[in-house]
Amino acid sequence: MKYISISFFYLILLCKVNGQTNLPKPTKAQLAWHNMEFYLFMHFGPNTFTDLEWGHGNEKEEIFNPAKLDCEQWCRVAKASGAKGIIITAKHHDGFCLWPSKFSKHTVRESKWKDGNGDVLKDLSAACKKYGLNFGVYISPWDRNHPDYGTEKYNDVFVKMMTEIFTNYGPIWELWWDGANGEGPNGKKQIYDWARFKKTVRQLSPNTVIFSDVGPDIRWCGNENGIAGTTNWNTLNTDGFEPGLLAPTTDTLNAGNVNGKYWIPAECDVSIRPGWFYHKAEDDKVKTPEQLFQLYLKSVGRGANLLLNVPPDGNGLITKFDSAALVGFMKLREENFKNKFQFDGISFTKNKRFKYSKKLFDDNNQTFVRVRGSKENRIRLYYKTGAQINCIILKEFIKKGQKINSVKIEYFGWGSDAGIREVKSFSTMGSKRIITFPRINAKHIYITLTSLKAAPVVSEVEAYLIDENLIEK
Ligand code: FUL
Repeated sequence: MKYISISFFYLILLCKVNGQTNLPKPTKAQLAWHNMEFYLFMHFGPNTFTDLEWGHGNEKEEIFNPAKLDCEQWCRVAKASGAKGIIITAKHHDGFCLWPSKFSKHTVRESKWKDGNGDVLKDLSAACKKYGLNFGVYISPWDRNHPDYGTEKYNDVFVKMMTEIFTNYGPIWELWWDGANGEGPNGKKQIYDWARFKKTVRQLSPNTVIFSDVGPDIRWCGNENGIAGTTNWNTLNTDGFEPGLLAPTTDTLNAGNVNGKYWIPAECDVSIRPGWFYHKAEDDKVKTPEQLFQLYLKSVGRGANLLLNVPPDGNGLITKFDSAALVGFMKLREENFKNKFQFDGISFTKNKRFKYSKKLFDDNNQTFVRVRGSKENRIRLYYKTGAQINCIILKEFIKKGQKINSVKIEYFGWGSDAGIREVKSFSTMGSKRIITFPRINAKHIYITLTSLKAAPVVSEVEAYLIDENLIEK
């Protein structure tokens, strides 16, 4: 008995040392989602024609008439911006369906567009396939038009609508549930059957990732400004919570829970314009490439994904203002992250010779190193002729969980700058962390993992000199 319990003790110890603690881990679909990084949101529907943000639900169907609608143009713009997918508002709060749903009388079928024969979901899903983009769908449970809204029958309607979408337009990579819950045409609010909705999607399409305030797969980052927490855990406690008013506080959604029970990473939604839908008066308020780059640093650069809304106009096209900003944004990323600094050696242990190792610098987040060579949990990089840099990108290997709690970056400079100086300390590394700082000239860079939940695994370390005007503000 004693022998068994000692062996058991050693087994536990071994597990701890190897970091095989019981941390939540991403599913395959979530891991693939982390690699998506940046994609477009498109708010499109009656509001595009009425200049509203929240339609009342009683808009005449005939107003929906995007004469030049071209979903391939949307895809070309998405491609030119480096976005990897598009999520479309198949049904916003006004209840209008961008596909001819059998379960509503407020759809493209009742509109004048293409004499009622048009189908935006069909066009967009085909265009996304053609251009190699992932296709996602936003569907608002809140429906200000449907006569059954506010009654138990409406939950059936919602399930049937999702079934239509998944059956006719799949594969759907991400499904976006808006938690808003206002009154319908009969003045009543709906009690949503979230458990049934989730079950339906899991049955129809197990690989779809579901977004809502609280997941189950992807969570809201807690604001509509596109900004993830400077501390950003991919884990969250959601037991007892629901999307909408019953969600955890926005602060919690922003930062996640350090010891959260479930893997539910944050997505940052934000519009390229002040509104979500197209308004002509906002043509001169489109965010600049530099502003978009700042958002990129504060979302993707904090281990979240960026869902950038680019609303098509009343012709059914993305305007030249938005597309120019997006192309400019792409150019900034390409130019500034083109020249990765070549290091000359790496070591994990003090006074050990610097060696060359590819794994941390191969642009491949499948390869990794276990930072366990020393008690200090430190990665030392060596640059023979110095590295003039102002940006470091770190990627944690998150397949087995998020383990790195806090990080300190230091450098050893040249000449009068010789000596160890701190660059930045911050919490959570996650799938991608972009740290910018005033330019340094480093002989050595030390990346110390100062606090850990389990044995750390890092997949990439990159150093760059970016345009100093782009440093995080
Ligand atoms: C919110 C909605 O009320 C807005 O209209 C927009 O769709 C935004 C993305 O989500 O909950």
